[in-house]
Amino acid sequence: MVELKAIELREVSLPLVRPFRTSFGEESGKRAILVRAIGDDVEGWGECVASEEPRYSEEWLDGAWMALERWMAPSVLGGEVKRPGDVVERVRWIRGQRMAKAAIEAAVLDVWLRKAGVSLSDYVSGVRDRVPCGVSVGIAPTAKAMLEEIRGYLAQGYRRIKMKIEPERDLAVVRAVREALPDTPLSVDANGAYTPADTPLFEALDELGLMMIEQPLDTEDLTEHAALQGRLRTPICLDESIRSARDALAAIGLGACRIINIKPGRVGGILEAKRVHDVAMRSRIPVWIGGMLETGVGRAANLALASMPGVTLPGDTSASDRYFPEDLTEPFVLSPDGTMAVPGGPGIGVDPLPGRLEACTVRASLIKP
Ligand code: NPQ
Ligand code: MG
Repeated sequence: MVELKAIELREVSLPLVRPFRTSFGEESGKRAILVRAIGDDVEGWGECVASEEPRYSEEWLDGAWMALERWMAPSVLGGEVKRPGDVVERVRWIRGQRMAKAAIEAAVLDVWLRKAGVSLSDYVSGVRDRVPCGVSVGIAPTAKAMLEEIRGYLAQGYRRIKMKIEPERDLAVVRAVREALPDTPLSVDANGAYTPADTPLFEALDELGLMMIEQPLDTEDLTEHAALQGRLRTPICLDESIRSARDALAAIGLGACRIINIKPGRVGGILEAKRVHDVAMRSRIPVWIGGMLETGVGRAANLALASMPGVTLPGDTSASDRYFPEDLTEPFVLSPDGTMAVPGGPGIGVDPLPGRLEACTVRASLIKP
C-alpha cells in the first residue's frame, strides 16, 4: 500500500541536439511534465509525453497539466492506493487524457515498486537486462543529409533505422538510402500523413525490403489500414491507431497491422502497455517500444518495457545523446553492439539529477490531499 503525502507537477524544458521533423511538424526543444509522487519516505517519478501542440494526437501539454492539477492528482490523493492498478481506476471517470493518466500512474507505480524493492523490469516480467536499440531519423532537407545522419547512427551501433516520411519527401529519399545501405534494417514512419489514394506509393515502397511501414494512414482508419495491408508484403506497424489493448485486439482481428509500436503514454499507462504486449504476444504479433523524445525519466520506463518477452524488435529507445546535449538523469548510453542496459534498481531505477531538475524547471505546482 502507498500513502501519498502530495503530488508535485514540474514542467521542464530542455534543448534538443537538433530539431526533430516529422510529417506533423518540427520540434526544436523538448517540454515535458514530470509527475513526482511523494510518499512517506520514498518518491516516484513519471513523465508525461504530451507535447506543446496537439499534433501527434489530441493531447497537449497545457491541457495535460490542467487535467493533472485540477482532477487527476486530487482524485489519486483522495483515497487509498492499494495496488498500482488503483491509479487508473481513480481517474477512469475522466475521459481520454491518456498521456496525463500514464504519467500519474507511472509516478505512483514508481513509489510502490521502490517501497517493495522491485525493478519495473521485473514487475512487467522482463526477461532481458540489455535491449537492442534503434533510432528514429527526422525528415531532412535532402536525401544526402538524411544519409549522412543515418551513417552516423550506424557507426554508433544502432540496429535499426526508422526514417520519418511525409508526402513529397518519401519514395526518392527512401530509395536513395536503401541503395546506399542495402543490408541495413530500415523502416519508415508516416505519422498518418497519407490516404488510401496513396496506395501506389506504398506499393512502390513495398519493393524496398523495409522491416515495416509505420502508421501510413490516419489514426481512425483501421479498416483502410487492413485494406492496404492486404496489398503489401511489408508489415504495417500501427502506432497512433492503438490507444488500448482493445484497439490492439481489434486491429489484429481486422488484419490492419502485423506489428505494433507500444508507447505507455499513448495507451494510458504502463499497465495498459503490458496488456497490449500480452494481447499481441498471444496473437504472435511482434511489438517494439516507441519513443516520444522522453527525458531519462520516461526513457528508463521504456527500457524496462523493452525487456518484456514479446518485444522482439529494436525500438525507438535511443541513447540520451540522440536527443539531448544534457539529460535530466545520468545519461543512457548505447553500447557499441547497439544495446542499452535496462535499469535494475527499484522502480524505474533512475532519478532526475537535482541540479539539472532545478535548472530545467519552468513551473511547478504542489497538490496536497
Ligand atoms: C513516433 N516518435 O513514433 C514518434 C513521433 C513523435 C521518435 O519518431 C515531441 C513529443 C516531439 C512527441 C516527435 C519518434 C515528438 C513526439 C515525434 C512524437 O511517431
Ligand atoms: Mg510513430
